[in-house]
Parts: sequence; structure tokens; C-alpha cells
Amino acid sequence: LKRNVKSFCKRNGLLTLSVIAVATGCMLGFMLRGTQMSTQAKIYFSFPGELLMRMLKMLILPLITSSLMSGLSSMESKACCRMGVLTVTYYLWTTFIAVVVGIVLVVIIKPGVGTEVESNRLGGGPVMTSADALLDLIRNMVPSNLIEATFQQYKTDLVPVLKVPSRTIQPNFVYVIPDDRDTKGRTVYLELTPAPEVVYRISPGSSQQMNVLGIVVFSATMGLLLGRMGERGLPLINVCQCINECVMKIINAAVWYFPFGIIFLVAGKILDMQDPSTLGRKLGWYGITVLAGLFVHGLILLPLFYFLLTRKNPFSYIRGLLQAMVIALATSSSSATLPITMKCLLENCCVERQIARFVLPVGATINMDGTALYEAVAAIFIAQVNDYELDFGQLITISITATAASIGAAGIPQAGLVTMVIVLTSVGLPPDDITLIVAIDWILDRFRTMINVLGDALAAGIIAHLCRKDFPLGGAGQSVPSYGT
Ligand code: DAS
Repeated sequence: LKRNVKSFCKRNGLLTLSVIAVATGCMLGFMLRGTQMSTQAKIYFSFPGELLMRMLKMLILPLITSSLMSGLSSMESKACCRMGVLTVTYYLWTTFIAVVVGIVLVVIIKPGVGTEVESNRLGGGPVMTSADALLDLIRNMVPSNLIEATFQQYKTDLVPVLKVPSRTIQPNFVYVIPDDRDTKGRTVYLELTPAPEVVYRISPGSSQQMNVLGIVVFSATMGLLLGRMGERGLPLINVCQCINECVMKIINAAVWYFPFGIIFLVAGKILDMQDPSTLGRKLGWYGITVLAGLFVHGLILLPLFYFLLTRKNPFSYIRGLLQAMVIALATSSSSATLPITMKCLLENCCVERQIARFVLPVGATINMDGTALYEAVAAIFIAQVNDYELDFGQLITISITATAASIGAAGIPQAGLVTMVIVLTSVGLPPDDITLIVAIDWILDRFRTMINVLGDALAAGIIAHLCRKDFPLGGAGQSVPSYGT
């Protein structure tokens, strides 16, 4: 038994430690919630978790650009085109299926029906309209500055904005007065820092919606062009391959810090957790509906699609992804988890490198099945709470806008909460009602991020199988050494 336990821990050491770290973080967080921890102590306490997030964020730009530029440059056009079409088609299909699963469940369970509570929405003040949010989606594809595009998605305007005389809706959310000059009147979600008199700004219009979509588009274009330059492109292709290998080696080294960082990341989030809103039990049923949808989609439908398209056992493939899913649970950021997802795919699932280098970065930006499902459920739940009957046409609208909103959501914590404005305004629901579901969003965000990551990784396995003729070396037993060896 001792030998078996030892070999299990050796094989799954990091995964075991990470799972123990999540459990420890939860216990620590709930234990400390009762204490009156000072603001300064909270800032120090969250420091190790903040380091973990910064380590992951630091790797996103070099990983995505080097992966796409070196991966696509070495592919011939037809294979590249086939892989691209298959990838985007599969992503759109699974995202739409996720939305349908969510709608069916929320219509059957009806978590919000019979709620007498007047939702604590705010009146007045222009909100970010669907048109605004959809324009943000297109705007994000063409970032004016690639470096800023990467880091801005995480920047919460660390420059304290003015102490605005605004009304606090939730302990962590404050709406700025509508005529805030640099957001052109759009609602700006402000998140209170531990020091209540100072607020940070997360503006849906500029930074919160900024995601790596623009970097993926730019890097993929560069990769395709480099591939057509022949000898002239080789120096830059070699540089990208070296950067990619270095990034994967850095990941192999950094991962051993993760369990320690996860403890404080999870505990810190629980410390800041808000008390459930006035909806109480209804909110619980809403959470159960979302989690049930994520379970059905993530652990039944997606593995079924994988089996039908590859005729392989999906659960042995998923076993190789557990480390990435634990990191997704801990960080609630699919972009930040991307380096680990890439490592799992290459080292545990033996997916062809060129496929992983394309499918994952694209998936981390446009494929968010968990988010799409959640936004559809949340919108219909808010309609039920408002006793607002949605007709079939509006359900179709919700399914389309939830799919679009999930594409526009950045792979960062609670991005789905912000893009939900598109879905709510598309069917005439008050966007301010987001505040009804904020209280448990921090936990649902973790699970939907896990499904987002799982969806991307399963897609890579499917695309690798469908394109195996284009990549004879690929898959299990590939002759080239994997990273980190
Ligand atoms: N946290 C987001 C992600 O990283 C998902 C979401 O907010 O819905 O995928």
C-alpha cells in the first residue's frame, strides 16, 4: 500500500497537492470569515494568491503569440484551413448546445418563479446597451496595443478614481454616477477595494471586456504569413519555437508554487464573499440549476461528443486534464489556466503540438460553454424573479445573445457577469438586476470556468483525431519529445 500511495503521489503529486490546497483554502476561508480581519491583514493574506495569478497572467502573451506563430507557420494551407474551420464550427456548436441545456433546465426547474422579493435594482443612469457590448466584442479583435491588450484585461485601473458620491448596491459593487466622463455615460462597475473610501474601476467598455481575442487574431495572422515566407520567415519561427519551449519550462517550474498560492487565493475569495442577497433560497435553486447544467453539459454531453467523434474513452482523456481543471477552479480564469491546460494536453493527453497550439488559445478566447450556459440561465432566472413571461422568440434571442456574449467574455474572473448585459438588454430586462445574482457568482464562476477549460481541451483531442491525417507524427507516441523533457 505504501508503495502504491508513493507511486500515485509521484504520478499525481501536483494534482493531489492542488486538490488538498483547494480544500485547505476553503476551510481556512470559512474559519477566518468569522474573525474581523483588518483591511491591512486581508491585503497581506491575499498576497500569495495574488502572486499565483500574476505568475499565470505573465505567461499568457508569450505563450499565445509563440504557440500560434510557431504552430501555424509550420502547417500547410489546406491542413490549416481544415483545422480552423473544424475548430470554430465545433466551438460554436458546443456553445449553442450548452445554452440549450441551460434554457431547458431553467424552464423546467423555474428557480425564480414565485419570488415576492422586489429586486434591489437601481433606477436611472444609462446602462451598457447590447450594441455597446457587441461593439466591444469587435473592438477587442483589433487592440490598439498588443501588450496593453493582454494586461489591460486584468488591469482594474489601479489608479484610484475619485470618491464618487454613488450608491452602493452590493458590498463589492458600486455604480458610478452616469456622467462619468471617460465612459461616455455607460455604467461602469466599480469594485470596492478593502479600503472602502477608495474604489477601483473595471469599465466594461474598455478594460473588463478587453480579452486576448485581438492577440489570437494577430498571432494567427502572423503565423500564417510567416509560413508563406519560406526561408525568410525561419529566424522568427525559430525564435517563437524557442520562446514556446522556454515558456513551457517556466510553467513546469512554476507549478510547484501553485498549491501554496491556491490556499490563499481560495481563502481570500471566501473571506470577501458577500452574504446571499435578499433572494436567499431562490438564489440557491438558481445555483443548483446552473451547476446541474454545467454537469450535464461538461460531464455527459461533451464526453459523449468526444466518444462519438474519436471512439476513444473520454474519461481517461479527462483524467489527464484534472490539474488544469483544479487550477481553473482555484483561479476562475480560463486565460490564466491556459499555460497549465497546454501542459496537460502535451504531457498527459499527448495531443499533437500544432493542434494544441492553435485550438487552445482560440478556445480560451471564443469558446466558453460554461459561461454561455450560465448567462442563459441567469437571464431567464432574472425574468422569472421579475415575473416577466418570455416568449419563444425571446428564448431564441437569449440563446443567440448568450452565445455571442460568451464569445465576448474575457477569460478572467466574473467576465460572464459583465457580458450578461448583452443578454438582459436583448430581451428588455433591467441590466441592474445582475445584482440579484452577484452574491453567489464567485462560486458559480469557478465551476463554469472549469467547464470552459474542459470544453477547450476536449475540442483539442477531437480536432487532433479528425486532422490526424494532416499530422502523422501527432498524438500518442509522437516521436518528438514533449516539453519539459
Ligand atoms: N471566469 C471566466 C473564465 O475565465 C468565465 C466567466 O466569467 O463566465 O472563463
